[in-house]
Amino acid sequence: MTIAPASPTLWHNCRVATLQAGASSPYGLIDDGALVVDGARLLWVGARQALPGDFAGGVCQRIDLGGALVTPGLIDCHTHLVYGGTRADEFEQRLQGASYEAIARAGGGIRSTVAATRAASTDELLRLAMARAQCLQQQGVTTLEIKSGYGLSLAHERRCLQVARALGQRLPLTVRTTFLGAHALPSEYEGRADDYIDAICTWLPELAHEGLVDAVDAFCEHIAFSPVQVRRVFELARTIGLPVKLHAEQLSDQGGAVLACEFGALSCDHLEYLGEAGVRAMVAAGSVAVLLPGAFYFLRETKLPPIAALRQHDVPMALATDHNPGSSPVLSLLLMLNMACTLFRLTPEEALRAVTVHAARALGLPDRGTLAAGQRADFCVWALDHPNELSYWLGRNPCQTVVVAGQAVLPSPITN
Ligand code: DI6
Ligand code: FE
Repeated sequence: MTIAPASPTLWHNCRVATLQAGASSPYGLIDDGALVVDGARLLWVGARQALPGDFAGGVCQRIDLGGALVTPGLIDCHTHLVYGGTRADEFEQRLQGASYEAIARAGGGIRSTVAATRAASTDELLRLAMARAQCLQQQGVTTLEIKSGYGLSLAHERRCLQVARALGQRLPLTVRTTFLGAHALPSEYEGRADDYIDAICTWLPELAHEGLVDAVDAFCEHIAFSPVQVRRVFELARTIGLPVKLHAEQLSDQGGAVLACEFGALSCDHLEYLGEAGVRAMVAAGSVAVLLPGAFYFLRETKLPPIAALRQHDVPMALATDHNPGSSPVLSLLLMLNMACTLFRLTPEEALRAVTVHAARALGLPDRGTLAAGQRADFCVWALDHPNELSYWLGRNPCQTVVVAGQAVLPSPITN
């Protein structure tokens, strides 16, 4: 194998939304900007006229972007991408008036996806997950979190996490895995939720030892697991040294965020029913609020997450697709920017920070999410004039080029 010498590359003639903290312009926008990439890292980012002589003078390979917009690569920090089957029939039942909770209580919902996932071959799971990841990638996703939680036995949870890892090896993007054994009670444990928690507490150390787990999550809800049960999983995670995050306050206020923050949660996710105590706990723990407008929309929720309180207390807000077959069959992170603005009244700048800077923090990845010297060279080139258009267009893909670790991985066929 030969390794080509990493010659710096100059990307120039572009507007750059750096999203750097403390920048003097909104979005950290530089109108006539340039980026110098060396290997997998950014060597220099700034205004073209400030380009150091070495680079300006032609030491670099040069790529003229024709005035296009450049942003950090997008980060989808909450997905359930690995599963079999669909739940389109359940969607139809809900249109006839059945509720998400009633379907779940009747043994449908997550359990039906668990059955379809267990029945699928590993190759099939990988093929399906790859196709979904490619959709996200075509619209600018360069880092992707994937949860288990549709296997719900040691062997099947392992298989789902292995598929997620394989996906990160096959596609040019970073995959972070999260163990979500405490997603739903599998039917073989009916009436024995505590025994199921005992079981997943034996699986987690094994899966972690196999290098399959980057973080631990749970679904804390009246249709899933109680705070007492979640606490047991989190205590184990802490012992092993794994960070936690939580599906908290999605359908009711269970005190999940307060619990998760006791364990220094990287993020608390959903949060429609988050109360004052939860907000305060998140401030104290520095936890990121991951908002999931796709699930809010698809379940036709009406209770809004407490955006004003989160803003007032400077809780960093992230956005993600929550891609899953039951509550959010969403394969566009850009659409989540639009929905966050229309449904949750985020500003377009808050929405872009939410899928870059704050999403990176929700995954504990300080090396990405902004464009600055030393950061990973993960960025997107968009056929757009201004970053507020990322939240504005619906159903259009303005992504021209996706660069991951300094390599252009996707020249998009769409150049509108
Ligand atoms: N909350 C959700 O919205 C998803 N999981 C969770 O804990 C739904 C998963 C599903 O319905 O399959
Ligand atoms: Fe989720």
